[in-house]
Amino acid sequence: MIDLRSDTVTLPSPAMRKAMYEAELGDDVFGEDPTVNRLQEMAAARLGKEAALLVVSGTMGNLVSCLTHCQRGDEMIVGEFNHVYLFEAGSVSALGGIHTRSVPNQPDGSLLPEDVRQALRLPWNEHYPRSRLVCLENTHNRCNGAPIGPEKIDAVAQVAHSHGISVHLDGARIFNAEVALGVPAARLARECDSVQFCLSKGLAAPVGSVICGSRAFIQEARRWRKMVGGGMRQAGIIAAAGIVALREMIDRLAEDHENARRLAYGIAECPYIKIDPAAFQTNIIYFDLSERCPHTAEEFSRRLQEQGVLVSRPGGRRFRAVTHYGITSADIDVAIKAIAGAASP
Ligand code: TLP
Repeated sequence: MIDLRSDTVTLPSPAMRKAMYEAELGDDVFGEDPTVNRLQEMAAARLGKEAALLVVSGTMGNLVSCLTHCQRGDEMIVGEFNHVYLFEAGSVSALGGIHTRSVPNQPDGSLLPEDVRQALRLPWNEHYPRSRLVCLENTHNRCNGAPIGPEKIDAVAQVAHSHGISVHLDGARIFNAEVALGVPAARLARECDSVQFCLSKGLAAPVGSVICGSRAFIQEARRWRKMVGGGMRQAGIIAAAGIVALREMIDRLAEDHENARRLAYGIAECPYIKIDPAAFQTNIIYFDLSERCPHTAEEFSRRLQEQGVLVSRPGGRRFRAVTHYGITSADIDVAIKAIAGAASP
């Protein structure tokens, strides 16, 4: 199968499996796993923050970060298409009592500083929840996997900070942004108070995300991680793959971006597919079945699967394809033919 459903399907590299086998371990809840400690130091350095914390998943990374920033009844301003708002089971509300307030995402996933300013509550008025946090996402999954440049992030952070409000960055794919823009992740996250990134997506580690922030923030986040059941004992076995991910898997993301670009331009030739191939800069592309395509979305998915290609379906006649470590340039040639074939009469 050529599995383009997500970069979460990536399997660990041989170097990761070896590192996991050989990892030096200890009890990480006591802070005594040397491999976890090494990963956390590397991650903090890469993101330009004082400290870091390994967590189970991106969802836990966002949840623990938001719980650390906010008290119950506080309000978090978030893009209407952000993952934490749409696809994390309402965790910040259900588990943290955090009130979410959505503002529009621009086509590139960014938030307008003016929209954030407008959403801020008057702190002295008892009718309102307290504005406490702004949550950004980079790259932006639902907005064409768009990488967001530092100016737009800094401008929102400036508004937030000038009102005493913190900024959390969901950087699940921050290294895709780094590679696509040629701007270090540390610069992209510079004005953000916390950032979480995933080891288990394009970086191909089997499990894990890392939260980065100030030493005081990470110390508090450790308590919240414990509370949600994320204290993982001999987690060095996971961290070992994460270290390989940071050392060896970032530069190769350029290959995924090139494959996604080729896929987008390849299927744009098909009259039964609607896509603007110039809209994509990283490893995520979206396309729609055109009105002329005679198949239902279900039929298209089935026909495509019969040809050995899997994509995901966010809804309606819209599909998503994500390139990753498991996908070669030759797979892209096969996928282009299969998608065009499945959409044709
Ligand atoms: N995204 C997944 C899932 O929604 C299925 C995907 O396939 O794209 N932030 C962003 C921006 C994400 O895209 C994701 C996962 C997460 C957070 C959550 O990460 P995990 O899956 O590790 O909890």
